[in-house]
Amino acid sequence: MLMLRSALLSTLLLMSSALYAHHDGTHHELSDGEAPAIEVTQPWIRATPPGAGAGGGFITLTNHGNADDTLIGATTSITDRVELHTMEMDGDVMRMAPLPGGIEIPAGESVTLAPGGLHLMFMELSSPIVEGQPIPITLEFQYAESIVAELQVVPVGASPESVGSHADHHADHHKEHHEEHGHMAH
Ligand SMILES: [Cu+2]
Repeated sequence: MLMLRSALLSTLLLMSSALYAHHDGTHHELSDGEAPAIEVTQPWIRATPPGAGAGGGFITLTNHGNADDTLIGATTSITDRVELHTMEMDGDVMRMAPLPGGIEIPAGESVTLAPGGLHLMFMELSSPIVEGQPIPITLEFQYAESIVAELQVVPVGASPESVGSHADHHADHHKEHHEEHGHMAH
């Protein structure tokens, strides 16, 4: 744990210097008529098991504008430490990797943060993330105004899709049961 923390710390330091370099190197003013327009959809996060110090948040960002933008960070009331991460293969081991340059959202495209790939990393959690208690976040972009969103909390290990299909399954099952019951009554 101690090793993990110091690795994360040095990663963070590397990240902030790289972030500044990125901004100094590529920041430019948008021309007249050029503007990103970011829409946030399906923000979610999994509940964390007791003792977990971190959790990954997921979201879809769509840029309806005519200029590329970059998600450069996020803030929340539950921790001071939110990072932008991706997953990459290190040999045959999947590891998280910070994204010093942020996450680019090209004009006219959608970028989905999802398990196994891009994610918001909430670190140093002082209390668990609990189902039914949405997490407020503010997303910060290179150009667009910050966007406030709420991550819906799904059960440990679930995803919105599996929660949805579980609900559908329940509905079907209920219907079948109902029909069987009806047959039996006849
Ligand atoms: Cu991560």
